[in-house]
Amino acid sequence: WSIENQLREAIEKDDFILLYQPKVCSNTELISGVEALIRLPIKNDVPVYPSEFIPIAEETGLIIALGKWVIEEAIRQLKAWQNTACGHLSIAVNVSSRQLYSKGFTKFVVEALQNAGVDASQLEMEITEEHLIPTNQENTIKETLTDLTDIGIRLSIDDFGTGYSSLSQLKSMPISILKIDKSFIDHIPNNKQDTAMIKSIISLAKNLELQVVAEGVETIEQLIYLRDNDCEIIQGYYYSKPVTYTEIQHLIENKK
Ligand code: G
Ligand code: G
Ligand code: NA
Ligand code: MN
Repeated sequence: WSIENQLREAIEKDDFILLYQPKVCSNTELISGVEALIRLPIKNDVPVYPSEFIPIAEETGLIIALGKWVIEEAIRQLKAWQNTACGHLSIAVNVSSRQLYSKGFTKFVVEALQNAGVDASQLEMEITEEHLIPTNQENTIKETLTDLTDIGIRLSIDDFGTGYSSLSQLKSMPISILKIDKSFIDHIPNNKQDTAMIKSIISLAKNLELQVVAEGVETIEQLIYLRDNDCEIIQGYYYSKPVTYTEIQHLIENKK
């Protein structure tokens, strides 16, 4: 029973789950949005994690169907949250380059938003730096990214600092959010090299007028350091691990 078969079955049976991890404003400590992270239901007590099945989905092309499910589910959730205490939240979904150069991707997204009556500005897409590296498909990806931005979707560059994208590329991509990879966060505030990197990345982001998000924040010391250095948005276990939509609702309601 391969992971590939398990994925096919989950796609057929609509059997995935989205968990949501809060993104918290460092100054107000209010939740401004969430990142959607996919899960496969546990079978025979053996969990299969996305770090394992996403690469298989990418290799087999199943990422296209899986990715459509994720986008539709996130839009369904945005719709369900309209006119509730969660109505202001944005949802960020992860997308892989394979989805971006699949034919009709933007059209699919536009129609899904229109059918649900959800504003494009509430949907974000996270693309890892690795997936933005130039390939022969680069032009198609850039065109798609521009189309997505034109309809009002905000794009973020994920795991920033771990890939090999150049600064000129960063400048040429229609990105509005930069997510600092967890590996830079882990050893602050004590590690001098990492704090130097963090400060430089934050200042780069400000100068390019990008919003900056810190990922994998686990301690109050990290939080204070990031807040004092003008990092606007915090994501990590310090506030919450990825949780169900009901738990997000409780978190929002209890803040009031
Ligand atoms: O929760 P964590 O174990 O969720 O996620 C592991 C990895 O899987 C991360 O790199 C994350 O970006 C990726 N991932 C999680 N959900 C999705 C998804 O819906 N689509 C894609 N392409 N990647 C995802
Ligand atoms: O690649 P991407 O950045 O999309 O994936 C984020 C991954 O990091 C997910 O697997 C998510 O569950 C995990 N994650 C989020 N916050 C923390 C954290 O504070 N600590 C650790 N160890 N992992 C985290
Ligand atoms: Na992400
Ligand atoms: Mn990341």
